[in-house]
Formats: sequence, structure tokens, C-alpha cells
Amino acid sequence: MSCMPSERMSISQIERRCRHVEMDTWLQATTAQKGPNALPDLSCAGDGGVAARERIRQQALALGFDECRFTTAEPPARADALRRWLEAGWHGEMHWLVRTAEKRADPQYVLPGGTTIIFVGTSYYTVDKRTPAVDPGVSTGQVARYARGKDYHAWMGQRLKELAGWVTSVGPPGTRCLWYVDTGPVLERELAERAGMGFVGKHTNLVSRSWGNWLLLGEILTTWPLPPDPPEHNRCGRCTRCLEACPTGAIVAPFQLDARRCISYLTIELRGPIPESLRPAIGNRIFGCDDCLAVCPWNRFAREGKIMRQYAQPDLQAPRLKELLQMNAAEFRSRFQNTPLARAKFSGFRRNVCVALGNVGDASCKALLAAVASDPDRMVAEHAQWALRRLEERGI
Ligand code: B12
Ligand code: SF4
Repeated sequence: MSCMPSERMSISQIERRCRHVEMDTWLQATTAQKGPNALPDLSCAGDGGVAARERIRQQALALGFDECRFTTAEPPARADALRRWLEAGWHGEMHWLVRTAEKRADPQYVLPGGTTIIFVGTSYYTVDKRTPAVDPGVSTGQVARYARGKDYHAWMGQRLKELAGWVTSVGPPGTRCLWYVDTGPVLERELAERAGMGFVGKHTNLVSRSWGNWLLLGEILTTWPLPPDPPEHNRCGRCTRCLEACPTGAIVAPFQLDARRCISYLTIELRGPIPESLRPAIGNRIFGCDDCLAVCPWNRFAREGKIMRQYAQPDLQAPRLKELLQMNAAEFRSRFQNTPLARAKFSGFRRNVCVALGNVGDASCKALLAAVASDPDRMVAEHAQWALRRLEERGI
């Protein structure tokens, strides 16, 4: 019988199936001692924890993650870079990064007594494969690839929670675990590099030699001491493609991103008006941006992941801008509430759509923009007015 559990199996189903695998003699031995319903005993670390680490990795991959790697819970060596980044004000209005800076600089503040960080990665490469069928005359918007589907915080989080529960139950007595997908006070990219998942590229994202630039990260901090995997190191060489590709010049130097210029920040995190000088460069990007990731030569190794496809939403491949601006608040909620797009909120999302319509729209957008130009939401109204001026500048 194969030990390739399907993605929808629960931990106990995976256990039941794996228990029958001939090759997994170690697991057979533990279950034989403890009876058919017992969890394997991973707590004895006579081998320095190597077998336990490999069993956890196997479990993570069985749950659908594409990567699982381990590092210690020691502080990130480049935590000073975060402090300098915050001092320079490059975080813009993301004040929560200031509030959690101390924790980000040392995982001990997050999980006292933590010894190990288990990183998981999911490739989101799949969703970009289909070419959307759109009428040539219709203006469409671009949504960042990671966001063209159901919210990864939910579906990665559900699996990570399950993995963390299992690790807690099979670890030494008293094992504690904390799991996060994106939202934890953890310098994920640097620590994932230390776990050997990939390297921090000049655009500041983690680049994998197996998956390219399209990995989403999550992690479990645990008190269970497990041996770390070997770290990765930077492999950019002389390449500077990502710095040159950024439409707004946000990557001001290698490894230095001024988030206030980054289209991802401007269209997702920023709550107020988008600085006028940056609006033309945003083009038709209505949520996030992939330009620095897409040009990276390491994408030749990009591969489809195991789970993202089932969460893809084809209607986010090339959504029609006019339709988006016609939605009311309730329609916005019902269409996007389980997708990352909800983060921009109704007001921010309409602001983004106005900018895109100004940049790529045609004459047929004018009446709609004129109506929105007197919207009760003053920020949205101002962006619609800007879009009308921009259309004029473009000779429309
Ligand atoms: C805040 C945030 C943002 C902000 C700021 C981005 C940034 N670069 O910091 C904004 C909104 C702009 C953003 C955008 C995006 N984000 Co974001 N974001 C985060 C978040 C929540 C915190 C990041 C953080 O701590 N920033 C502070 C800065 C200082 O940290 P840093 O850049 O990692 O700093 C390190 C490097 O600069 C490095 N460094 C400094 N000097 C040097 C020198 C050398 C030689 C080297 C090697 C390294 C190095 O050391 C620093 C400290 O470790 C993380 C989740 C998390 N908890 O980590 C997700 C996260 C980084 N985001 C993610 C994604 C997917 C994106 C986008 C691709 C989304 C999109 N398509 O629009 C873009 C990418 C833009 C970009 N080029 O970074 C993923 C990245 C996955 C990956 N493979 O790397 C993360 C990890 C979320 C997740 N769990 O998957 N994001
Ligand atoms: S595009 Fe080039 S410089 Fe940028 S992360 Fe990829 S390899 Fe490094």
C-alpha cells in the first residue's frame, strides 16, 4: 500500500495509512509497541532527533505543504536591518511592524523556551497558468498571483494548525507550539533562509532553487529541540533584474525595499490616498504586484505546488475594471470576503480601480468615473477625478 496520503486526509487517517507501509520500519516498530491506535513515539532523541525531524517533515508534506525545513529559534542575525528599516520610516503606515519589532528580533519573546522553528512552504505557481479569455476592448485589472485564489492564511493556517497539534501530541511531554502564516511577529524570510528553504534575494523575498519566487511561508515555533537543516546562502550574483523591473523604484538598493513606494504596499496596506506621483506607474495593478518576482531567473525552477490549484479563483485572473467599480459594499464583501483582496477594504479597493481605469481605461469608462467623482467617500472621489484627468492626458 502506498504511503502517499491524499490532501484531504486527516492526521489520524494519514497515521492509519502510513502504519501499513513496509518501508517505514521505524514507524511500524513504534506502533507495534503501542498498539494500533497509538501515535508514534517520537520523543526519544537517541539519534539527536533526526528521525523525529524526518517524521515531522513527512507529515507536513502529507498535509499538502511543498516544503518543510527546520532551524533553531535563535535570533535572526540581521535583525539590525529591521531596526534600520523602521528608523528610516520605510514601513510607511504599517505601524504594527514597529510595535512588534522586539519580538521579530528574537523568537524568545514570541515563544519563551522555544528551541526550533519548523518552516513550511507552499508554491502558488499554478494559478498563473491559464490565459484569461477577455474581449480585447475590455479594460482589466491585475491581481498579484498569490491573491488570485482563496485566502492562503486560511487554508495554510488550517493545515499548519493540524500539524502543530500533531507535533504537540507526539513531542516530549510539555511540548508547546505556536504557528503562524504571515501574521506572526517573525522575520520569516531570513529565518526561512537559515532553515535552507531558499535565499533572500535582492528584492528581499525568499527565492527557492526548487520553486522559484512563488513560495508562501508559514512556521511553527516549538519548545521541542530538533536538529536544524543546513542554511541557504544568497545566489543573486551580479544580477540586478528585480531592481530594474520595479515600476516605482521601490528597491532602492539590493536588499533595501522602501515599502512606501512598493505597489504592494500602496494597493494593499495603505489606507489613505496613493501619492499622485506614483499613480501612473501602477498601471492596471489593482492588488499587489509581482514584477520584481517575475523577472527573477530562478523562476526557471518554478513548479506547480500540491494544493494551491484547488483554491484558485479564475475570476481573479483578469477582472473587468468597470464591473469592479460598479460593485456596492455588500457585493464587494460577498465576492472577496474569503480572498486576500478583502484586506484592501472596499474604499481602498475602489481607489485602486480608479487609478487603474485612469491608466488603462478607454472612453467608455468616463461616465462611470464621472459618477464616482462625486462619491460620498472623498478619497475614492478624488481618485476618480484624477483618473478622468489622466484619461484626458492620454488623449481619451
Ligand atoms: C510587511 C510585509 C510586506 C510589506 C513590506 C515588504 C518588505 N520587503 O519588508 C509589503 C506590503 C510591501 C509587502 C509586499 C510583498 N509581500 Co509581504 N510581508 C510582509 C511581512 C508581514 C513582514 C516583512 C518584514 O518583516 N519586513 C521588514 C523588513 C526589514 O524585513 P525583510 O525585508 O525581510 O528584511 C531582511 C532583508 O532585507 C535582509 N537583508 C538586509 N540586508 C541584507 C543584506 C544581505 C547581503 C542579505 C542577504 C539580506 C539582507 O535582512 C533583513 C532582516 O531579516 C511578511 C511576513 C513575515 N512575518 O515576515 C510578508 C511576506 C514577506 N510577504 C510576502 C509576499 C508574498 C509579498 C509580495 C510578493 C506580495 C505581492 N505580490 O504583492 C510583496 C513583495 C514585495 C517585496 N519585494 O518585498 C511573503 C514572501 C514570501 C517569500 N517567498 O519571500 C511573506 C513572507 C508572507 C508569507 N508568509 O508568505 N510585504
Ligand atoms: S532577480 Fe536577480 S537580483 Fe533579484 S532576486 Fe532574482 S537573482 Fe537576485
